[in-house]
Formats: sequence, structure tokens, C-alpha cells
Amino acid sequence: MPMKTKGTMSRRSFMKLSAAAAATTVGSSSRILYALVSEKQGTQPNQLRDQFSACDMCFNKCGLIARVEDGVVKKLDPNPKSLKSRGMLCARGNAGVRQLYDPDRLKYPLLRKGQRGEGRWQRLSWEQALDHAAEQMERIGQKYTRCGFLFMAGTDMQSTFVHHFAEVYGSYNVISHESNCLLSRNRAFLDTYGVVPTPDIIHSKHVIMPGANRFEALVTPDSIDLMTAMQNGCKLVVLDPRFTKTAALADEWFAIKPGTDMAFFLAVAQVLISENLYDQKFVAEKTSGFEELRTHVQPYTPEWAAGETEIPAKDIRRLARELAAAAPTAMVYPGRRSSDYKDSTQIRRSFAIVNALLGNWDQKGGLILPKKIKTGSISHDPPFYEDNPDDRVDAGRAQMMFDEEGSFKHTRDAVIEGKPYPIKGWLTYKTNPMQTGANRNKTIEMIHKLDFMVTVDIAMSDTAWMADLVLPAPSYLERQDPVSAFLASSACSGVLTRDPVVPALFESKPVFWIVKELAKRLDLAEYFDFTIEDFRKAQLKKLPEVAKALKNDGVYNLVGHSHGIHEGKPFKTRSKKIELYNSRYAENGINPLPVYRPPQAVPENHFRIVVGRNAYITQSASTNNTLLWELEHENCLWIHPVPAKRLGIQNEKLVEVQSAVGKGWLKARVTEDTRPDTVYMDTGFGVISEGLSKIFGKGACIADVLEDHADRISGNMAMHETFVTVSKI
Ligand SMILES: Nc1nc2c(c(=O)[nH]1)N[C@H]1C(S)=C(S)[C@@H](COP(=O)(O)OP(=O)(O)OC[C@H]3O[C@@H](n4cnc5c(=O)[nH]c(N)nc54)[C@H](O)[C@@H]3O)O[C@H]1N2
Ligand SMILES: Nc1nc2c(c(=O)[nH]1)N[C@H]1C(S)=C(S)[C@@H](COP(=O)(O)OP(=O)(O)OC[C@H]3O[C@@H](n4cnc5c(=O)[nH]c(N)nc54)[C@H](O)[C@@H]3O)O[C@H]1N2
Ligand code: SF4
Ligand SMILES: [Mo]
Repeated sequence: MPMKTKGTMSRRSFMKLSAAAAATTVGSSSRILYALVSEKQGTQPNQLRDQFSACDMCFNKCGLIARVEDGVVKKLDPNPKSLKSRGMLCARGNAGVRQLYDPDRLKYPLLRKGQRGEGRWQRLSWEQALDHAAEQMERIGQKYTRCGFLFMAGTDMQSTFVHHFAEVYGSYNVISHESNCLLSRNRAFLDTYGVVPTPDIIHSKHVIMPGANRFEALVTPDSIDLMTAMQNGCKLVVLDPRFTKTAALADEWFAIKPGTDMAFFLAVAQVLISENLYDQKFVAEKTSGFEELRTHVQPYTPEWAAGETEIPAKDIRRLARELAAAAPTAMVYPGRRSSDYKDSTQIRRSFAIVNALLGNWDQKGGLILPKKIKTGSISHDPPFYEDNPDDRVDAGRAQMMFDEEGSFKHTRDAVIEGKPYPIKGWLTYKTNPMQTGANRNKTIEMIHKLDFMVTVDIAMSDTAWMADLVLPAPSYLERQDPVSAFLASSACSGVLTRDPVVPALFESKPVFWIVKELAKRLDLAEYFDFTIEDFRKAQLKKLPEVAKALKNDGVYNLVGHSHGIHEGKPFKTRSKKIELYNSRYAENGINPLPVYRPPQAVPENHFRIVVGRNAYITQSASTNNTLLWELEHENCLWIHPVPAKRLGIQNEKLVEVQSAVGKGWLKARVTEDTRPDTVYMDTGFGVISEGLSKIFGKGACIADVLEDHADRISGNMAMHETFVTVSKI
């Protein structure tokens, strides 16, 4: 049966386009695309239209207005009504048009022919593709139990439907990208404050930013608010082994020795306590375990920390005093990605503890938790599958894993080992673990253990390249999403949504439709007896003012519920206070206070490799975007001039970078912007997928080189524990 598709091209137009895309430069093929879209839609010439949406080039969801001419999106502009994004659309946001009209987009379902990763595909109709996927799911569920099928969905407003589908299908083996991102930070703050607070940067007078890069790794509104705060006199101190753009704009930058941040913050705590600079009233009223902390930090003096961090003791002492002088409008920035070290949760606990000593909770310029809007939902009791195993496949592999997010690293190990039970199927949606999960060879090994893998993506990512079935999804400018409530620091909390700006191109289909169709075929239709429209109505049932604002302004902002709103309320911890000392940790054999373990020394003739980002790449996902590609054609290895000279490595010349698990070839960037013991490269290059035509064959893949260690407590990937050699080619 030919599937009904909204506004897709005729077969004839499609063939013309494919040929054109293959034969011409990207600029002209995009023009042909525009022409085809206009022809199809048959709109009046010069018909102009503006439509609200929310950017999806990264997770920030900045508000935007799409300028549409003759049914073609010509330009994306910021939505000034979006307080979260502060009237900004970054370079990637602007390049969203090219994601929509990318000739490399997946166009129709593809079934693997030949070996996995060989790149031979057969085009299927949707009917064939869905029947095949449902058959595989049924077979795997029967043979290996429903938990033998694994689900992984990235950041997306429709990921909730993938989770719902996994639940009714009957598998609790659901993972997200989050265990490659921020779970150790979340763990640390939850286990200290009972919540994950957000930094009220705009009102801050003093920010210490360890291991975060807010002027390149954009988080809205933090990135813009930090600039505003600095214009208003806020001091910024950056700790980073690399001279990032944030370091460049900071008042002070310290090229801290990687893996030693906890030493720095234990010493800061030691100064605050020994010099009575901490907020005594706050600590007495709102925290528990202070006496244990006082004893604990005694030996951690700035003189001791200087030896670990390579930051002079006098600076550590001075920075602690300055922080205290600016408190409570001062903070240690909690950060975001913390997939760094085996001790990442404890490292972030040390950030949390210093914040508590500053008494900045629920205050202007400190750590806050604004009121979040609660949307409704449609819920169903999922069926019960008696034969399922007792627990997640990754259970017990970390000390305190989040059940909801699990751990990519540990799940992958479990699949490879087939223990405690086999996993034979995998569905991935909008996530690219072949590039973003450390140790790519292991991901390949995992995939080879599977009977069936299906990937829903917009492009032929490396993950799609390895799949058995690839399903094309529409971009954010072509789909209807549920509404999403967000928290935006002190700027506001709010709600946003998306409606199609233009009809979905090619045969792309949203994941909601895909899982609904699968559910039908698996006799689970009753659990998907709604449309996205119904779902949204349920979400907004009790929020008529939100529905109105979404229509008129493209966003709903709730302001004025940010400071002093938790006064007199207990913390959601066991002691009902901020837990400097965590008794639950103690009971579980975890250090109840952060105990410093020096990072493993960099072996001779080796470097530590670290992960980070720049302002025009989103993890692995935007390097093939034709506009952003103009800014970076390939990645290169940052290496300091002193070791470069020793190794005979010249700028722009090819080098081999090798770890215990993999290697890559790329050009060197000889620069003082990194420590002599630390190298770095951007993510998103060295792809194996030939479907990414701009970047195939360019640069190296950092996931090939990174070893897959894990944070002990959360199971978060620890990506900065890898040592590499570098040699000229
Ligand atoms: N342009 C852009 N913006 C983004 C993203 C993107 O991909 N591109 N991704 C978004 C996402 S999902 C996230 S999670 C956030 C991430 O936001 P951040 O967490 O701020 O981003 P990273 O670039 O990972 O920053 C980590 C920094 O830590 C440094 N570092 C490495 N080791 C150490 C160490 O031991 N100690 C210290 N102090 N520093 C160290 C690295 O050099 C790097 O500059 O960014 C978000 N915004
Ligand atoms: N090497 C390395 N590893 C990392 C990081 C890093 O910087 N370097 N960062 C870590 C962090 S902080 C994070 S958050 C994770 C993120 O890791 P991932 O979740 O893998 O995120 P992305 O790399 O952005 O990949 C997103 C995928 O979704 C696809 N996509 C984009 N838009 C759409 C759409 O509208 N629909 C569908 N169906 N697909 C779409 C893209 O083509 C791409 O394949 O990676 C972590 N791992
Ligand atoms: S930060 Fe940039 S890419 Fe991310 S949502 Fe905002 S505009 Fe889009
Ligand atoms: Mo992230």
C-alpha cells in the first residue's frame, strides 16, 4: 500500500532532485530544492509568511521566526518574545535552513543489503519497512523477552513517545544520550541539594567556571547572561586546560591540570572554613554535615592543592576570599557536560559544597530553582510481561545509576557480554552513539551482537550507516511536536512547541507516527489511541493562558518566580537539608564527602585527550551542514608548540593520534591554546558514513580514540581518562 505522505514530492520531481543533488554543487542543488518545493505547493508568487518555531540545531530550543516565501523557508530570525534565548539565534540556528534543504537528507526507508556498514541499501516502501521492523520486534520479544530490545532516544520533544512505546512494548532497557553528557553533574547536585539547581548568572558578581565553555558551548540564556553580567561588573574566572573563547574573555584563566578540580575546590572550602568566610547562618540553618566537612577539608590547604592543580596557592587563597566577599551573589558554575572522569560525581559534589558554603541558594546571583510549569499528559497503564527479567541489563554496574537514563557505557558492555541476559534488538532515534559514545570499536562490536537495529534519523549518520533499517525523519521545521516546558535560569520558565513551517519533504515521517504504526502491527494500538494534537490538548488542558501565548507569541514565559521561592521549605534530601555529608553514600560504600584521588599521571611521551566544543558544531550533528561546513572543513589536533617541536610536528601537517583503543589521522594545530600535556580535537569528523558527502574522508573521529571509562557513581561516560601518543606521518 502506498503510504499517504503530507506534501511530499512526486516521484518524477524526486528523481530530478536526486540527480541534481548528486551532480551539482550544494548551493545550486539547494536552489533546485527550493524550486521543487514551490512547484509542488503551487503557492502564489511572492507569497510571504512568518511562522514561529523553536530551533532544534541543539537542545536549547531558542525561539525563532521562520520567514517563508512561496512555501520555501528563506531565513530564520530570532523570536524577540523568547526570553530564554534573549533574542538570539546562533550560527547553528541560522544554518537550520540548510538542515531542512540538505541534499544529503535521508529520503525514504532503506534496508541494509550486504554486510553491516558496507553501505549497500535497498529502498523500501514505508509499509514494507514497518512490517519488517514489527516482525523483528515481535520475534526478538518472543525469543529473548521484551527486555531483549533496547531503545535509545536523543534530546527531542518527541522522545517521550519513544519512551512510551518502549514501555508498552515491554522493555525497560531504555537509555538516552544523557549518560554521555551530564548525569554525574545531576547526580552530584541531586545528592547535595535534592534538586539540580540552575545558575542565576545574570545577577552574579563573581563566577568561577570550571570545565565549562559558555561562550562556545552555548546554553541559553546562560551564555548571553554571562556577557550581560560581565558588562555589569561580574568577575569571571575560568579553569580550563585549554584557552577557550570563554577563557579569552575571562578576567582570569588558569590552565588547571586536568582531573584536579576537586583539589581546587576542597582547598577553596578549606579557606572559607578556616578563615570563617563561609555563610555561618545559612550553613547552620540549611545544611547538614558541616562538622564532618570541617574536619575533612583541614588537610586540603591551598599549598597542597597547588601541587595538584598547578595553580599557585596564593591565587587559590585569593580566589576563595574574593568569592566569599562577593557572596551570596557569587557562584561556582555547576556546569553541564560532566562525562569526564571516574570521579566526576564527586568532583561536581565539591562544586556543590562550595556553593552551599557561600549561602547562595535561592538568591539573586546564586543557584536557584525557578517554578516550572506543569503540563498535563495522556497516560495508559502499560501491559505487564511476565517473562521479563527482574532488572535493567546495566543494573549493578555503577554505584547509583539513574534508572530512567541508565548508562550507555554499561549497557553496551552488557550487550557485548550478553550478560546478565541477551539484548538482540536496538532502536535509536535522533542520537548518534557511533560518534558520541567513547570507543567506537566497541559500539561496532555491540552492533554486531544484534539481530536487528533500526535507526530513525534525518541524515545517514554513522549510527544509521551501521543499522539494518534506516527510517527518514522530518526536520524540526517540518513537524508538529508536543509542547515542552522549560526552565531558563532566572530569565523565566516557560512552554514552547512546534508546528510544521513547511510540509515534510521526501517520504520523511515523524517518530510519533513511526511508533504508532509499529504499535498497530504489534497489537498495541490501544496505547497510541491519540494524535499529537490530542496529546497537546491534554498537556494544555489546565493552561489556557499558555495555549493563547503559544499562538500569539510562539512561546509562553513565566517570570518573577525565581528568587526566594523556597524560603522555609525543606530540601528534598533525606536530612531535609543541603547534604554536605551524604549519609546515603556512606551506607552504600561511597565516600560521603568528596575524597580527592589524583588523576592517573600522564605516561611519558603521552598526552591526555579532552573533549569540548566550538560555537558552530553541535556534538556530532552539524559538521555536514553546508553553511557550517564553510566554517570548519575538517578537525585538527590541538597540540602545544613545545611537545610539537620535540616530536617534529608542524602546523597543518598530518599526525597520527593513537590510544589503547584506536587511532586517527588528522592535521596538527600547533598552538599555545592547550597545555603541553593535553591535546584536543573537535567532534563530528572522521565519519564512516558515505552519506555525509561534505565531511566524508575529512579529519579524525575522536570517539575512535577515546577509551570508555565510567564515572563510578552515576555510570556516566568518563571521556577524559584517555592517554594518546602523537606522531608525525
Ligand atoms: N556550540 C555548541 N554549543 C553547545 C553544544 C555543542 O555541541 N555546540 N552542546 C550543548 C550540550 S549538549 C552541552 S552538554 C553543553 C556542554 O557545555 P560545557 O560543559 O560547557 O562544554 P564542553 O565544551 O564540553 O566544556 C568542557 C570544557 O572543559 C575543559 N576541560 C577538560 N578537562 C578539564 C578538567 O579536568 N578540568 C577543567 N576545569 N576543565 C576541563 C575542556 O577543555 C572544555 O573546554 O553545550 C551545549 N551547547
Ligand atoms: N566525542 C564526543 N562525544 C560526546 C560529546 C562530544 O562533544 N564529543 N558530547 C556529549 C554530550 S554533552 C552529548 S549531549 C551527547 C550528544 O550525543 P547525541 O545524542 O549523539 O547527539 P548528536 O551528536 O547531536 O547527534 C544527533 C543525531 O540526531 C540526528 N538529528 C538531528 N536532527 C534530527 C531530527 O530532527 N530528527 C531525527 N530523527 N534525527 C535528527 C543527527 O543527524 C544526529 O545523527 O554526546 C556526548 N558525547
Ligand atoms: S543555541 Fe543556537 S543551535 Fe542551540 S537552539 Fe539556540 S540558536 Fe539553535
Ligand atoms: Mo550534552
